[in-house]
Amino acid sequence: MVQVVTAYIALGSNLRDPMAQMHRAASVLDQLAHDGAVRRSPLYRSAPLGPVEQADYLNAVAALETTLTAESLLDAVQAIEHDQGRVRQVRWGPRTLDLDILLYGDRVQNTERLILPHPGLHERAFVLYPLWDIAPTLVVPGLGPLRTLLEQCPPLRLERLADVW
Ligand code: A4P
Ligand code: MG
Repeated sequence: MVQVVTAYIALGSNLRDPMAQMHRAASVLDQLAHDGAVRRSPLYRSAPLGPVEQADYLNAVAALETTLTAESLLDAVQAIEHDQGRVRQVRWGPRTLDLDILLYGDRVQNTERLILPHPGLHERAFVLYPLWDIAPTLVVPGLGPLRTLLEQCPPLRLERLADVW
């Protein structure tokens, strides 16, 4: 029997019309979803994290049901990044589109290619708050209830822009 897993993907963009990048990415993710549609969190604007000076980001989280393996899902999201003109340059640097797999069911793994849950999840308000919007009762494997993680990560320089986008 085919196994259906719920995966959560973080979307981020701060280059070349970020709003258009986010829309396009979300509709391509719809095609990946087992039931034809992802659940989108509200859309947020966030100040850039990290040492590189760059524009604010748009961020959101999408939840999807998938029959892909975690590695195939990573292949798929990297293909979407590539199609939307992502060129890997500076670490932490500006990007047309960043798609990180936050969670793949309750899978915990740490391989060269894929770390689950995503290692930055618990310290990034621009990930935790949109995740909370669509999955408030989530327990993050190895880290505990999302609610607790959220309480330890104030929403500094995070602005909710739109509930529906
Ligand atoms: N990889 C391992 N685990 C995962 C996973 N769970 N999901 C590997 C996705 N990829 C994973 O990622 C590098 C490698 O991580 C991949 O080849 C994959 O095999 P990348 O996307 O090629 O490189 P990157 O995005 O430059 O590095 P990284 O560490 O993902 O950057 P971050 O941490 O995503 O930082 N500020 C705001 N406000 N909002 C943002 O969205 N994003 C970044 C990017 C910086 N500052 C930001 C934001
Ligand atoms: Mg990334």
